[in-house]
Amino acid sequence: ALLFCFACTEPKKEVLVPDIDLAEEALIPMPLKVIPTNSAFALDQFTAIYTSSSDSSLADIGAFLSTKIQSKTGLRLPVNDTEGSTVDRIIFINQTENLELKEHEAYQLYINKDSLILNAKTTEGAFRGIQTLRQLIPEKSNDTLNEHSIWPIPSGKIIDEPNFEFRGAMLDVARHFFGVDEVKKFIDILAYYKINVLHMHLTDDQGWRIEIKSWPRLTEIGGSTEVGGESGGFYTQEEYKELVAYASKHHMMIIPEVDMPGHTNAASVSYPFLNGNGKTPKLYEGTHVGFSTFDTRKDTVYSFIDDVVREISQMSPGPYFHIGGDESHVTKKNDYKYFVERVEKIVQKHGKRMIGWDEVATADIDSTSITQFWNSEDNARSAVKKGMQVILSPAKKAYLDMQYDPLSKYGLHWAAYIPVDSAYVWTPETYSGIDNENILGVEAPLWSETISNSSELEYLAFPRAIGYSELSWSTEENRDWENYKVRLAKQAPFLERMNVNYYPSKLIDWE
Ligand code: TNX
Repeated sequence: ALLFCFACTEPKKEVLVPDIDLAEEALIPMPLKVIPTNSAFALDQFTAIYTSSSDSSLADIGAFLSTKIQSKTGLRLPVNDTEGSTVDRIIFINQTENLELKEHEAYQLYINKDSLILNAKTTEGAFRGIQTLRQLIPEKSNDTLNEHSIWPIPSGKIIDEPNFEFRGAMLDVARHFFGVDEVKKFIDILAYYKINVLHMHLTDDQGWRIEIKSWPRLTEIGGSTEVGGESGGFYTQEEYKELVAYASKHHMMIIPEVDMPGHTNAASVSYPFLNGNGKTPKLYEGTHVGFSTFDTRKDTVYSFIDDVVREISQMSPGPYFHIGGDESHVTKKNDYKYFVERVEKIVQKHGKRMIGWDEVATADIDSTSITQFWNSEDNARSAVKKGMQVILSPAKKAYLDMQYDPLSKYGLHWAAYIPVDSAYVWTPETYSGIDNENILGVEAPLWSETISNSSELEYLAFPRAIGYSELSWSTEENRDWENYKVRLAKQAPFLERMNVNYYPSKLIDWE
């Protein structure tokens, strides 16, 4: 209930609204429950936004909503303005523990004729609810029913919470570097679909992309190249913090990955004592994998790793640190295990939980560490036996760098061709035979051997990443390809307005 009365002194202006059906809206990801009441809330110039506490995090969400409404409609809605005179309708963002939903990102939207109330358990929940609301605002106003324009939002109730708490995408900034603004644009689009994790693959054979103050040659030398002989690049610590803050503002966590002991050529060129394969390393601009390794038996290598993990962890508010661990084909098996076990302790010492690609499950590691299943079901099963949680990124289904079909311009196809339907039509809950309680969530990795700018990134990521958002947020009963593809077609105006170079798959009747 609203315990206050804004603009009570003003007689309310009558506004005419169309009867529209909330169940017909093209929401992605599909909410848990949608209950239409076939009227509408008239979003217009007499609408104002209020938040239950002016506590800055909730007020920030109100301001975020106001900005997004302005860029879509041109309306400038005040936030928590107590002096405003002509308020006819309110959007009220309310934080309350008392929701009969269990997930901390849960929210409910009550859309009535004169009020639109968002109840959320947490500020994250409020932020997710705001994304639903953004999707309900029509692209075009109705200018005929009233003397002024309204953007009618269908009335009813939405009750919603995520199926998986971890809903991620990964960007490889090592094979090709992507600058701060390119990453921010990616975050903007992902956040609209309730993705809450951006995993950044910060280092690989072809480049080291994050400034480490105690080891400056990593970026001076290791950051100077990329695939194809272009100029490389890296984030200064200030820039990296700016990205972390931008992601946080979108209630998204950045997970940093430093890939080791393989995929380390760029580090070993910068500091040759790290190198473990006996050769003198040279900068590498090709796309082979599996040829590099750290020396796993030198203490100095572990002091180096300690510095790197410490500096990056200090800039990372989230609980995870990703150590890579994939395709260490020139590291002896025992050396590999020894290495992973020792690095796990370093990660824990700096207050983080270790994540690694599925090969790390061959080592004797802790149940609090996490395995990212990309390739080997055996490894995923060993992880579960150790009591670990698993992130699902099966290459055949979830790799954003796989080509859509043999004709698509960018991407690889070693795992599969992944057209838009195949990307969506699988069941994370049962895909690899892992019990639900061991599944942390779903992540779609975008490797960058074949892409080097935003427009190429977007060609591979969209529309498939939108499908992964539904696979991780929505329940199995609420997912259906025939229904999804109609909703996906209706994303075109948003993607075009955001200047996203999505792949216009022929499987979709784009609007
Ligand atoms: C395998 S997936 C890799 C990456 C490549 C990718 C290309 C994984 C853990 N390792 O190094 O970029 O294939 O699809």
